[in-house]
Amino acid sequence: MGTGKTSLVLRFVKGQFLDYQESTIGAAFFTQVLSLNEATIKFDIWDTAGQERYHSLAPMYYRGAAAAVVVYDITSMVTIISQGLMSPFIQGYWDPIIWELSQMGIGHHVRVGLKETSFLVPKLALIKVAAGLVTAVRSLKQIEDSFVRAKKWVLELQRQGNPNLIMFLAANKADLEEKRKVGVEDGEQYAKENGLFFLETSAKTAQNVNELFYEIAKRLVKSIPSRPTGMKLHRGTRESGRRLFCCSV
Ligand SMILES: Nc1nc2c(ncn2[C@@H]2O[C@H](COP(=O)(O)OP(=O)(O)OP(=O)(O)O)[C@@H](O)[C@H]2O)c(=O)[nH]1
Ligand SMILES: [Mg+2]
Repeated sequence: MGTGKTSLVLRFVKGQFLDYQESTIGAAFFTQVLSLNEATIKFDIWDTAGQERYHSLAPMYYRGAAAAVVVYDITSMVTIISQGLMSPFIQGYWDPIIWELSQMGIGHHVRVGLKETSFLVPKLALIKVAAGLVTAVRSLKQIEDSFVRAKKWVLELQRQGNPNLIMFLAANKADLEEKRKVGVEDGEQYAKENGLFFLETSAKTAQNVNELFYEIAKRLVKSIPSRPTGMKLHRGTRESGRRLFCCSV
């Protein structure tokens, strides 16, 4: 969640970037056409929601997909989901923690619907937070490092049994170099070990975004055997003197 999936797609499809991109509910669908020398590719893109509650929907979108892009955030944000379905008691307990973290200038808020707020906090910054707060945060078990989470998605995609799925790993938010927590070589090495294509991207600066989709397109063209167009004409070689119609497409 919050790694920049929607932002990458919007950058590719519309050439735009929003500083306050709404968290995706369910999934969103986009299309874009890319022309290569060899072929023109029409992308049908399912942008899935990163929030855990939508996880069970994901197979509907990746099953049958020709390619998948797993996106993590190089600043390795951990996600703390607050409020929403929590009881007023827990919410009252939780709000001061969020307030305290935001006072320390850690992370930022993303609005998710009317009632719910997500708070994104860099992992290392959490360590600096008072011990009591860390305990409170951990006890809600909502924290996950985005690189660790990305690896779980890769495993899930590998297990879903489509050996032809072209898989990319995108290390996004490369513009936030000063907040980097996951090294380029970490992402690269993991990708190499798992047979994934790897790129560091930034939806904000557009770094490697078109390149990402261009690389996917190139691999798609390679992996799909070229279909002859038009008709094949066969000579009527069958036995007997029966007159046969000639054509198959
Ligand atoms: N600096 C920076 N911020 C980014 C980048 N990509 C996305 N963001 C910001 O990160 C936040 C989350 O981006 P989204 O595109 O909504 O992330 P997502 O992965 O679609 O999130 P979910 O839909 O909740 O799964 C937004 O506030 C974006 O503006 C990037 O490359 N650089
Ligand atoms: Mg999204």
